[in-house]
Amino acid sequence: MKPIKNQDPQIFELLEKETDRQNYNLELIASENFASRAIMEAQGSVLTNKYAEGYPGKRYYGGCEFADVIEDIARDRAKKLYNADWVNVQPHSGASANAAVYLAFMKPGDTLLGFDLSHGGHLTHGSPVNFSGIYFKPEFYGVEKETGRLDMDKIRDKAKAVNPKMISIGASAYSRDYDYETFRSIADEVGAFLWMDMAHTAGLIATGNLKNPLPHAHVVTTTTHKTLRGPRGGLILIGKDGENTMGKVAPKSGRVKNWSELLDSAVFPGTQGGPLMHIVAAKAVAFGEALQDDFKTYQTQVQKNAKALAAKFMELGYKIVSDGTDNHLILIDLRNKGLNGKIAEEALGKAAITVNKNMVPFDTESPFVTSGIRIGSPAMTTRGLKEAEFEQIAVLIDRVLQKPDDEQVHQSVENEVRELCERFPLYDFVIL
Ligand code: DSN
Repeated sequence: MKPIKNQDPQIFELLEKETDRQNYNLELIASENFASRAIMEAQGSVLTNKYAEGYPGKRYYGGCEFADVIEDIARDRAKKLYNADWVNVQPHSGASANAAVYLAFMKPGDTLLGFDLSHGGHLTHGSPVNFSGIYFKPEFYGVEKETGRLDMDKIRDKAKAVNPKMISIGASAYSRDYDYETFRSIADEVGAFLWMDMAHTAGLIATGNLKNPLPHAHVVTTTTHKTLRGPRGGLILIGKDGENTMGKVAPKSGRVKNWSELLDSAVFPGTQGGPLMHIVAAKAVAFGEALQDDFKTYQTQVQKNAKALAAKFMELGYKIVSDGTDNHLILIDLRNKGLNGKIAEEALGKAAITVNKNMVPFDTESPFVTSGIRIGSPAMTTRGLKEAEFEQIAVLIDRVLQKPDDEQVHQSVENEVRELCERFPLYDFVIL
């Protein structure tokens, strides 16, 4: 068998270019990170060849003896990481994990109360262009205009008014921690399921840097590749698999199933076929990494770096939504600088700084333009940058945003970005 370099030089060359881009750009997209060599080795392993529909000990294919052990290890490590009674490690992505939650707990037409997408929420929490907003009836809560934070009294009033079957928590651009106890009391008051999608903050939650939702939410989903720093994929967890008596989930006939059984069926065969066993193996490696002491050190630095970034931007006169951050990201409202997200993202891209344009709460621009940018610390913290370098990053970004059309500024900032990247090397291989 030939290596890819000889088998497919066209794709190999593009992989070389992408490696170079990752090595020499400031990666500040809040949902991205750099996986370890061990995780990538598992992803690139022979397990990509294996069909293993079903679950350990109950497969629809032969030859699953090693796949079974690997999936059991992944499940045990994830349970330990979050103090969970039950997990499913098979969802191909966060959206797939969320689809299984809908299938298990909702019927078409049921009402979901979710975090407004335009205030930082997620596509799969009821957006009208997503299945969650097409098959279910979405209602939304959002942040307050003055504070950029959630007001739990208003969420309670909204829940009472719309009587949802399920309430979702979790967002892609919210920089504050959640009041899970109050969310649960609201859910109990209106008889709704409480679902937390912790995709963005899963790493910070694993190490106790943010509160754990599992004791409060009926079900929790996540991706595995953001702050958790694993392979691209999804995960579903239950804190206590005993709260299974709500009549709403019991099938019309037959015995009442545990939620874990309903969710396992909702993943396979409900919404997926064969699991990606090479990714399940990589998840096991990632959970193993997250259980090490140095993962806590990493997450603490992620938070410190995000705070340093927020403080420096505020010193430079930028408006940070909610005036700071508890987690790994900040959301900058650029309107006081006479800029929009599209212009900022494009100008920063020319200076080798990668961010994404983002809607800010009560935005007046379209999602293609937006009034803000979202900046995250996880990826560059993985490379070893600390507070001083993140303050330097804020200054570099400010230099570009002061003159977004100036090519000389783009060039001089790119040169400094390269120096910074050379001081904190990343990958020394293209293909393992
Ligand atoms: N697209 C991801 C993000 O950037 O936050 C969420 O799925």
